[in-house]
Amino acid sequence: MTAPTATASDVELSNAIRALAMDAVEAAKSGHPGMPMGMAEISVALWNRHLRHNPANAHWPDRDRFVLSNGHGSMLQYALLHLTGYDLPMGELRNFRQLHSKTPGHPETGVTPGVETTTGPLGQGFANAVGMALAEALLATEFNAPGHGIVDHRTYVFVGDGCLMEGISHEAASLAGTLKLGKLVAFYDDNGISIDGHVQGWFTDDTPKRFEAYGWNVIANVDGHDVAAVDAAIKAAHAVTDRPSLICCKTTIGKGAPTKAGTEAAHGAALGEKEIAATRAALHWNYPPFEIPDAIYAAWSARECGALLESSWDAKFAAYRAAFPERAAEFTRRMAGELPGDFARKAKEFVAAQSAKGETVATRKASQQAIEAYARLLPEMIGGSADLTGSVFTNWSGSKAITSAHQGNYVNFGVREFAMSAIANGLALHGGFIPYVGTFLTFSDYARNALRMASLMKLRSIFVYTHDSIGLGEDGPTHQSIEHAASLRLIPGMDLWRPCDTVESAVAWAAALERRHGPSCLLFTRQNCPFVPRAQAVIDAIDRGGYVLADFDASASGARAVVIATGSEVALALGAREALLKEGINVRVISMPCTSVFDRQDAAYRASVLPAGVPRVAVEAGVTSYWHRYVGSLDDKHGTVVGIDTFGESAPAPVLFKHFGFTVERVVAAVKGVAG
Ligand SMILES: Cc1ncc(C[n+]2csc(CCOP(=O)(O)OP(=O)(O)O)c2C)c(N)n1
Ligand SMILES: [Mg+2]
Repeated sequence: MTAPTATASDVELSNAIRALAMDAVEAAKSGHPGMPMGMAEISVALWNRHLRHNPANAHWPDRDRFVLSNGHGSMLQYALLHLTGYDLPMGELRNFRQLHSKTPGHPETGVTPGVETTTGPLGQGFANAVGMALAEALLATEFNAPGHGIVDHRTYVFVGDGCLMEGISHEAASLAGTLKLGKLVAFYDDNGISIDGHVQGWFTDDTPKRFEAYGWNVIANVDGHDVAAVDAAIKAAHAVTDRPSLICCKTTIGKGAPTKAGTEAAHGAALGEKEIAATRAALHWNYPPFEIPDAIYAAWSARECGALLESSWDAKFAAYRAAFPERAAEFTRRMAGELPGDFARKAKEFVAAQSAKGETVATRKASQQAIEAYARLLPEMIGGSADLTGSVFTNWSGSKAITSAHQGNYVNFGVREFAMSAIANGLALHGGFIPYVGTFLTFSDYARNALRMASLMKLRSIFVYTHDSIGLGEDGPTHQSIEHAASLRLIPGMDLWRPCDTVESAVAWAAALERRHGPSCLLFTRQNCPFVPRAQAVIDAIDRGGYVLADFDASASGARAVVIATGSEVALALGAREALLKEGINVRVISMPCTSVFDRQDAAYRASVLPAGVPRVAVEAGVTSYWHRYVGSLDDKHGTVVGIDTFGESAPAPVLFKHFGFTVERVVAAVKGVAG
């Protein structure tokens, strides 16, 4: 990027950030002024001298990615976006942290133009950045051609002490080192302060040595208030292309505030009128709040330079398109997140083929068959597991492990569930990929906040969880998920599928892949689940989330009841239906592989599946509480749940199902209890 032509000094550029941060926090009477004031010069070095972006188009594919992992310092990012010329007017900064502003408390992607990922849960933005850098490296290998470097950008991430204390930073940094993500540059805001005070009492790692041990290029002891020093460090980072870089910047939190700088008092509260006045005087910043002189705006503006950068990329891409029209079209499709036009039709054909085959297998196997079918059609599918590939079956015949050569489509994440999930989110955020990552359902807890973030950001991240109940048997209660399905369903916007056989598994996978704006959890069994034959109309109803799998017997009279089941318990429900028919009770079995999708159906459809006034029993090998929303309150005499409200036990699976009462007899008794 060319050097700015306007005449404002680096000091003025830095102080503009400081002023905006302290004034916006003061106006909101809430927020975090210390970090933006401490990272102001680092930001000048990066954003005014190196970052390749175009404020007029926050979505230009080859822009550099910037992540503020220490998201509490959101005013830093808002100040930078405003000053460089994004569509973030001063009114939004005045409205910091207010309802429906574009300046929420922590940066949120989709709310503020130029914010690449939602940050705030410390450490996770760093892992997102690793995912973005991985996406760039893989796309570069796949699409670039000699003389046509159409994918060639960097990922920059700011981290604080908190990010580096978090365990996820270890997981993500370790993998980034192994994968040699040379275009990832992290800046450590080494200010020695976190909320409880000086960090000597709780954070004494030798961070440079730690990152060297991961195989990073570490640039230590940089004066974070010296723009030229940070600029030189960035150049040194760029010079090392086979390792990610960490630039360790010594800074003073709240720099410029006469009494609060260097203390935790600057971290997360408004400085107060008196301190702000004293800061203005100390900085010689003689402008009123929310006023920036034109010369400083001019020096900060990235609009002209950004337009040039993008238009020169456009020219590059036009040449690429002329030379490789198909690859260019594929790149455009992938970055737009669109599936190939014939995907839906081919997915339906696969579902029909699975139905015709009628195999009884474990649904984890059915999942693998679906991956095999769909990944052939979707080169954007990038898989991986947390060291359980042979158990969760997330691989397929075309899987090729990604190494430091940045080729392939399968990440061996190692035992790192949280980073795996946050890296998946980074891949989805970057664009060009649909990530799917797997482990045992019970370990979703290790990754949980990344699932919440995927939902908050409406990302197409697919989380594959096998060994989805006590059905895994001998590994015992530590490995048996009891509350997980229910609790993951509680994440707003998460679609959780728990299919019962090969056909439902194929439909669930297609639904997750076709879901453009939201994540999915796909739950599968370790043990075999019998294939259920269905008419075409029934197959067509699976993607409504809940449907009538076996209806009332029209020729039978007598009491009626509805049994709702998911996954491995559908077979039990079908068995109970047969037994009950013989005893004069007429049962409809509803398979409910995805409750949230069912809930989104219109009321008429839902009522047609779940008729009012008919007693209901829900059956799922997990906690009972979730199902009361479908069968009525605990005291409802006409509804009950067959579930499990304790942890599991270690024993062979068939013994456990019997022990915990997942038998046809128990379901029969439960139905009689409500339908009598
Ligand atoms: C996962 C997570 N835990 C806790 C918090 C609450 N929190 C926000 S900032 C912070 C301290 C961070 O210290 P540091 O990164 O050094 O920030 P600084 O005070 O230097 O700006 C904490 C504990 C959080 N945002 N995310
Ligand atoms: Mg700190």
